[in-house]
Amino acid sequence: MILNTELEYKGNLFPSKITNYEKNLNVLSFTADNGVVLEITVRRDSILRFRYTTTGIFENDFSYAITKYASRGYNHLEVKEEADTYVITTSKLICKVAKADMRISLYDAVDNTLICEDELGFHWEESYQFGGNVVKMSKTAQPGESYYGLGDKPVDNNLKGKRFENWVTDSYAYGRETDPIYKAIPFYTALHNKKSYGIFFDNSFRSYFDFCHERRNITSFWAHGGEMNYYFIYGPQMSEVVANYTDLTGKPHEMPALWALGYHQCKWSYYPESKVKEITSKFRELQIPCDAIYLDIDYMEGFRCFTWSKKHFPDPKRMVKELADDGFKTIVIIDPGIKIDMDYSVFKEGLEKDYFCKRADGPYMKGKVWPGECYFPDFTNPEVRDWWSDLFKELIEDIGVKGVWNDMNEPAVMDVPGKSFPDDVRHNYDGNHCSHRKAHNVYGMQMARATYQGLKKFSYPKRPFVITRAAYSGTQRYTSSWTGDNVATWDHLNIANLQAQRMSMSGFSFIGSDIGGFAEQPNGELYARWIQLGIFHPFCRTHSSGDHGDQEPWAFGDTITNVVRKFIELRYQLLPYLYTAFWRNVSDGIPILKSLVLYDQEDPQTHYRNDEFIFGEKILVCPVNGPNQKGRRMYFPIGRWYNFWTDEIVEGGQETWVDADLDSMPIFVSEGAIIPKYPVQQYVGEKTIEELTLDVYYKLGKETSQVYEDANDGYDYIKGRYSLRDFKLTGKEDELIIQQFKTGKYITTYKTFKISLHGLPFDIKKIEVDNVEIPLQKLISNGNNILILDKEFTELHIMA
Ligand code: MIG
Repeated sequence: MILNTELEYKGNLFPSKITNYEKNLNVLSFTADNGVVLEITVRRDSILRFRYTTTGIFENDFSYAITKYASRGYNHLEVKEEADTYVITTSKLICKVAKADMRISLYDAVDNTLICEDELGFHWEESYQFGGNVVKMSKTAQPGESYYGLGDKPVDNNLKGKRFENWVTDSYAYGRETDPIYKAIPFYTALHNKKSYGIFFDNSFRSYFDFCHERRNITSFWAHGGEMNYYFIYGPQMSEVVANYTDLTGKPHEMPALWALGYHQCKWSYYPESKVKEITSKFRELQIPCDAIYLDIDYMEGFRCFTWSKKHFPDPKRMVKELADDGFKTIVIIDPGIKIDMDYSVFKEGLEKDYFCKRADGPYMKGKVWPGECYFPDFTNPEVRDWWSDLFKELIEDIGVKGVWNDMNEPAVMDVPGKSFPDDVRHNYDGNHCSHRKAHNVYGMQMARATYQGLKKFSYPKRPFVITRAAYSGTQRYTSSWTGDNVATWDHLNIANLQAQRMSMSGFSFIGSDIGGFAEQPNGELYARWIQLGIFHPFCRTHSSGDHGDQEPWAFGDTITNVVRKFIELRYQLLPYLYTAFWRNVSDGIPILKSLVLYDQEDPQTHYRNDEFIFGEKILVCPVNGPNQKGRRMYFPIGRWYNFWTDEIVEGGQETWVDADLDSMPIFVSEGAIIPKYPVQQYVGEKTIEELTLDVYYKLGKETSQVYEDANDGYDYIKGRYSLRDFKLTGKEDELIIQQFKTGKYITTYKTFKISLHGLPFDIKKIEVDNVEIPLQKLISNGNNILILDKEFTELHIMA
């Protein structure tokens, strides 16, 4: 590893004094005496892009991460030349560029406080081995600064004091602090003095981030090639930073189908067909909800992608249909390695069309994976992606498979030292031909993208479902993801919790872990506790490696089965709530899980919390993460919280004990919330929803809640056929008022709400719906007051 400042044979080089400045609309260029050019692009008032070249010539401006749909435009831009600096001012930021050495400092435009400043700033080292530069940036850490994000790093939320590498790596049985693992998301958010900003270093080469590890007050990042090219994203709210980063690198291109938010069951591997059926029937027999069943590599003929084992799956179309009739969507794995076999059509076609990756000197990139020796499509070639997408026609259109699982796309290669391609492999990189050093981190992303293209085409008019293991920034546009080969230990439950929160903070919300652990076997208690956490992850799937024993909800005896059922049922009840959170993510880039620091950065108590998180907008969750626990201590963010099970109120801003036997866990609802619920279904669509439950949690004061619904699949919602209910709750000492504003053209199947009132501080004497008094007999009481109301109401008054 090349260390940032400890260089052995070559010194750092620096920009010299600025001799020329030019402004071209929102692009400002500064040229130094020694040929370095800094180009600052004002993308938005709060987003500046910094790009440096040491040769005077920039590379072709191309990025897989940045989406063409990103918002652009600013309200204000002014550049002033002062004695020692150029001063760029937008409505949100002031950026100063030092004339002497190009160093940057950034200030909040509203109150002039210092947000971020260069230490050495941009510097570089020439790479004689590869050509080009090792490009580097160092910044002064501000007092009390904390750091978050960076994708799937299996460490505590706050990254301060640590160094990380970004190099997508197959990491079987990784553990806490293993680095790097499967994903490269070179984006972090920083927080100091209650203000937050983010830095996205859009460079796909091997890169490093150092958060006050090498030197206590310095944060730095660098990469083994390419340009120093980063985006500075100002908040000051961390939630705005994350939303803006997500806007820049892309929100998911569509809503997931609602079934994809159900529970998924997976195993390496369920085969033959009779085994698959045995598993799915058991779910229905035991009445444990489940929407998806996975086929791992053994469904194929000799691990050849796009084939089926005749022996184990003689008639896949019939099987997939029978599973579908029982409410199960079939999802199959597809790996990148294509078996070298002249009798295999995919291989032959790839060869004829020249679609496989090659070594620098011409031979194919040959690597061993599950099928034996393989060649690998160059997914960075758009023509290859088109070809690949068409290969899904039969699987999706004809056989009826509903989702595809991309694995091994780091790309993983067996029995070689780097566990991947050698550096010299050539890639198209969408016309920007390069070596694997530059393409490695995006290879899996481009495979998932090509898969997504295929699924989108052939699933139409239904929505596609893809899941990937490897990812680079922006991959969230195409696919969901899981955290790879974890282990069945208690600490891995914590790691799963951290990774899901961190991915969410890194713009990638549709994430989950292998519930129960992939390697080794959990005991029933660990499995149950992990399910409890897993139902609060956007992607919810049990998966495990076959040689470590059974890992189905019923594999650990009746007590555990009952706990698991109870929590999976809870997930199904909360589907409209989770779907609404997805809609916020898809439309505005709002992360689905919120670490406490993201939820309330003003409260310093949140800066180092790891276990507690907010699910959606209103629900606070904290997993029980050790054996034999009857509860745990947890921190409550400022506010008032209802215990989900007992309606007892906890005052926030403190750490306190919460009871949680094995059949329970700490779940709390923020006061004033309105939580929508569906009835339990064995799979999405099993029942026509006849009534929407609204759990209303009284608050003295005002609160807003939303419920988003649509046809649960398809694209009509884009044409306005969705139903969005905006609820405004106003609680007074003697009255509770709920107002509803409805938008969208979708007509929900139910006609009524079942309103369940929690924590009402008075006895109800009078109820008015849209100014008409309704008889009190309509009120059902079973501890809480329950009211059945027409869904069209606009104003409800409940009075003492
Ligand atoms: O070399 O397809 O992470 O989920 O079950 C192992 C077999 C390959 C690794 C994946 C895992 C999957 C397994 N795969």
